[in-house]
Amino acid sequence: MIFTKMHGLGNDFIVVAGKQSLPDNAAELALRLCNRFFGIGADGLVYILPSEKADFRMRIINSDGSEAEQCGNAIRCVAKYVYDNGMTGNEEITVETLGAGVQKVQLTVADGKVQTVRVDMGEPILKGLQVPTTVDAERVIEHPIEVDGREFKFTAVSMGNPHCVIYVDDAVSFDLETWGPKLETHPMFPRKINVEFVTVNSRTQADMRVWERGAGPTLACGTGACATLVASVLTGGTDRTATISLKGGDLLIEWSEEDNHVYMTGPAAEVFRGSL
Ligand code: ZDP
Repeated sequence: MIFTKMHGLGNDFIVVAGKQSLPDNAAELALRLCNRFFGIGADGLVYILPSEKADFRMRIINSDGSEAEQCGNAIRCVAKYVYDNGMTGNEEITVETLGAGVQKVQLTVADGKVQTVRVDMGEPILKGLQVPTTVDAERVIEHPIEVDGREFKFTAVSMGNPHCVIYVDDAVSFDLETWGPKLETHPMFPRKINVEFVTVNSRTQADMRVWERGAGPTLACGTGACATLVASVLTGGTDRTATISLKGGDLLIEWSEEDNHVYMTGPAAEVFRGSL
């Protein structure tokens, strides 16, 4: 098996291309290879596959073996991989995902290599039952949730995968490890959830820390940054374009008024290649 280790702002992936379909043991492989002590180490295992609807198809398995519908940082890595390896010569490509349909991706190339990637992440899903949450409402904004006697308020957004955004006084020092897993598996979230803790610092910038469903505390989450921007527009905290600062770096997120789509711009990097 030939693989490439890549990351988007420190959210790291084992990328595998050249297969026709997802192997039957993909979940077991993800568990084993993503392990940072006994394996290669990564937040997820990503397959670049042929697509009938788009230029490429992406499947992503979290480090716990569960499959994610969508992944903002991985899609930028996929774009870099296919261009840098000559699988496409186009600077605009389409990628099919499990939960968010076909996504349009724009590449910025310098010295023959992709530097930054802008992804049309599609329209956010805000209906409570569709995110999914157990709340039957058009929008779930600042909704109370109790965990272990502590009350939080969350705003629910799906970007193809489910997110809940929680505003806290200081996202950077927030105790993710305690509250993240309890919220991820709370009964209000039937498919579990990615949890973003956010502090808005200005109309155009917010700090975010993420506890990812199936992967735990990661350095960055692209779909989580998109969900954060959407939630921050809905709650009146930011403008429709803002920088979301993650542990691993910044993503620029725009929620277009014209087409209701969310656009994410950020880097992707290759670390090394290997075989096993
Ligand atoms: O939805 C999920 O189960 C996430 N853990 C998938 C990964 C999301 C990702 N971090 C992103 O950048 O959107 C890759």
